[in-house]
Amino acid sequence: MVADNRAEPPPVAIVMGSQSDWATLAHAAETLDALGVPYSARIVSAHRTPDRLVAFAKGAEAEGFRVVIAGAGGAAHLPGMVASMTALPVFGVPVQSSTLSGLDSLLSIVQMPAGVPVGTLAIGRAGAVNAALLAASVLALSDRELAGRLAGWRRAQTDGVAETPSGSA
Ligand code: RP5
Repeated sequence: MVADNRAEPPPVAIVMGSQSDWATLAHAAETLDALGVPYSARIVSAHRTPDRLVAFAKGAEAEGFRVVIAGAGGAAHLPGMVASMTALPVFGVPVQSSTLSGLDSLLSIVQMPAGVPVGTLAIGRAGAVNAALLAASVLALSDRELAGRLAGWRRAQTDGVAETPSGSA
């Protein structure tokens, strides 16, 4: 997994508020890698690089992105601010914070006012993986080959679940 597995133009943008978020958002990137979905991953901070945020969000559609995955922690304004400036679907991933375990991130992302939607996922790795799967589902609506790969991914997951537990309890 790399920060940018780019085909021109990649359909998915993964943006995060800090380098420290990459450990979480890398799970979204890995999942997109597994599904053969190109993406571009970038650090875009709502608080530290607000001009970069505005330029990214206002230009995302023209850049060719079709879905945005936005992850941030703490006072996590990034997903909501991106959603305020683009009509693209935005999936928000709350990053687990050290002080409040990500509850702060979750509440910051999920409580959007009516009219500016952010599809909010679970805190941490599960949210990052599921954001990637949702992004792939959106793209699969108009990409039959991707729909097939997504179905295969789901089948492999099902096949990987044993009927009985192993090892001692
Ligand atoms: C947020 O603050 C970032 O999304 C990150 O989760 C959190 C901490 O950032 P760093 O201090 O690690 O850069 O803006």
